[in-house]
Amino acid sequence: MNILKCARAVGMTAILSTALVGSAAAQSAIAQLRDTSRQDVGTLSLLQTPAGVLLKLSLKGMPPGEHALHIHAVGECEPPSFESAGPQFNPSNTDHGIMAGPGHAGDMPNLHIPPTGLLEVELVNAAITIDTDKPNSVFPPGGTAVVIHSGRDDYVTDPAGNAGNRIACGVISQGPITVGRTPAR
Ligand SMILES: [Cu+2]
Repeated sequence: MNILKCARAVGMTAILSTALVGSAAAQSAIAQLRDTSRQDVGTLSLLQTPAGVLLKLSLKGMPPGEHALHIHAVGECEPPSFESAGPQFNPSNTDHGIMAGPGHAGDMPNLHIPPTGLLEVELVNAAITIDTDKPNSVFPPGGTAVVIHSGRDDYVTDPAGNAGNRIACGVISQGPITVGRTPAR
């Protein structure tokens, strides 16, 4: 009886430490956004949660108005067109637009940037993960990038929501973040 209890305890410890190691390995990511003239326009922080990836976007110096926010399928941001970021991230091979169906994993709500050009917003994307072992990971071979467009996403038009030019781009990379709970300093 005592031996069995002991074995159970050891098993539980092993499971716990595996979970801790797993969570420490790939729980956060960050993207530094630049505009078409390579100016720093803010950051995107990504934190894995049980409900999806919590994204915190901090923007500055952006043109006011409504702008599409997407994750694109290639981790390259070559200005001024940012076409290097490829099409939208779409691991499930579905049509674009949340009004047309499940949409792309890279589909997200439009941003509303005020006249100051500054915006702080948090949102959850349940269609992506930071876990590198999953097909919908933001870290496939070649990476992914966050892209902001000149216009709004109409949430319907395939493949890109009729959102116009790409005006800001940031490669998503693993790194420390400030989303959610602020880390102790
Ligand atoms: Cu896009």
